[in-house]
Amino acid sequence: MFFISFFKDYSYKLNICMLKMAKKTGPMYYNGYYHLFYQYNPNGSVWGNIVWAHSVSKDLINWKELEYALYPSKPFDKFGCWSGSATVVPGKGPVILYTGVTDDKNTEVQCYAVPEDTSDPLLRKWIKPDTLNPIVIADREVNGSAFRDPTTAWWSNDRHWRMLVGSKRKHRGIAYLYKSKDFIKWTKAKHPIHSKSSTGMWECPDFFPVSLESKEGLDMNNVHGNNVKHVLKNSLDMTRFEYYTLGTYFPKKDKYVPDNTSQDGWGGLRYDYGNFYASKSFFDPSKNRRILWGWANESDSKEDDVNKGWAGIQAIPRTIWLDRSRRQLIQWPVEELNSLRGKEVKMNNQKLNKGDYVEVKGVTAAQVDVEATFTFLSLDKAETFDPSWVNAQDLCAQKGSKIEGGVGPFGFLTLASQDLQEFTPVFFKIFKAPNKHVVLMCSDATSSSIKNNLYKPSFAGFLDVDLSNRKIPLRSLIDHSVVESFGAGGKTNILSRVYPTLAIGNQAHLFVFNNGTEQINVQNLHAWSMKNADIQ
Ligand code: DQQ
Repeated sequence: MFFISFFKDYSYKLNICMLKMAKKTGPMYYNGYYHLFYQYNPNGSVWGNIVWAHSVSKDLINWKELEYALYPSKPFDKFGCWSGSATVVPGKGPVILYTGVTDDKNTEVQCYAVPEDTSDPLLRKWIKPDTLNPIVIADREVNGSAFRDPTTAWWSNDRHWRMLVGSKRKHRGIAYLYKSKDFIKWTKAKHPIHSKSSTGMWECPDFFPVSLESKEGLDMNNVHGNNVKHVLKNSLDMTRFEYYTLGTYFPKKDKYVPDNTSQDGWGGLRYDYGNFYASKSFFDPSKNRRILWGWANESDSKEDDVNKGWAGIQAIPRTIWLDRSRRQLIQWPVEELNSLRGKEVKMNNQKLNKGDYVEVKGVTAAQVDVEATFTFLSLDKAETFDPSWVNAQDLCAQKGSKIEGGVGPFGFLTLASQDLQEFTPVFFKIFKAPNKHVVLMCSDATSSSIKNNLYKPSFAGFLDVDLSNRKIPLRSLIDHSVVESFGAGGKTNILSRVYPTLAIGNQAHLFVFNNGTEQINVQNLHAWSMKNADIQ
């Protein structure tokens, strides 16, 4: 696969999880290598016994597994080395900040580790200085069993490092801010950098600047002011989805104030409206870009995971930048993914009337990268949008890909069996609201497998797109059990995990389809059979 499932026997995704249970922890670029550290259970494909496994890559696509970077070995991490981040300290080298679990009551403390030998380009061995660790323990105000996942630290011109640690108080999600002069002795700031009622535990917080002027990524250090916005992302443990806000960071006041252009909470913006959690971003100085990397857990049963011997994959790394509207981020698969593209097929000006399903022939449909632009002549037939439809996922479940509409549903039918007993549609449907049009994007797993006892959600999000030119582009990366889709150039993105039993290998098919009365034109479709990544 091309997704790095850190599981060896999976095929092309950067599914970077080896063999067992894994999820993202701290990605980093250092001296010519990308490093992925990930949460991993050496003893089985279920969660537990968590170590920091470590893989390296020169191109974010082909990976080599190394020995574990961190594993429970000290009183301060005896019960697990949980998530954290890597920070490259200028002139000194990388430092890992991570959460150690000290006892069976889940007491969580923050720890640090440094490479044994910074001249080893692979940074194979890491040391946890005994006398200095743990570097932060929960004070009386902080809930010590909900206190984890330190962010990458950043340097400010008041000569302090700062980092965030995720937490909660009752139902309020919190990101505490800590400051340090030397990276060792940390003091809690007067106030959390931000918190929000009723959002529950904030796991894996991520905080970083984005440029207002260019797509280039920014490093964390000393970046604030008029040319940037900041992003605060939190992974909500209660629902296992993430939301982010864009806002302004006031370093002197140690405050972050979200813009009022999106909700700060449950209904907020999401990197991905599907199965995408515990993500982290990092700045890649070799290409001046910020890369976002998420983890997609399985949605089959525990027994299935035990039988297959692994669970959890890494999504394809995504370059992220601020949209021109300044209201949301844009995400796009890293350009290195194109190196896995093999045979290409094209489709041009393919008209789709209501009920048309046209196969994209000549590609390995179980492992394919497909991009197309869907155009239409008019929005007159768009159905009326009911303002009570606030939840995109419910609307997708209700409307589905098979129910006839006005403009749409149209899109790809991925991982489809010949007889269409199994298929995962990725599609758009356009509605008419009083002063605008509402675009729904769905990745619907309802019919993805004839197997029962699977979670088959109708993942969906709304798409903030300009329809004046009557077109919407769509790209999907399909890799056996993953369909990862990017709507309108990466404005709304949805990753689905699916487990077909008929639409597998050569028996998998890819279609374009339309079930709306407005005719759709498939312009410039390109599909590439994808080669396997080299995951050693
Ligand atoms: N799981 C980790 C935590 C993190 C959560 C433990 C993310 O550190 O909060 O493996 O899924």
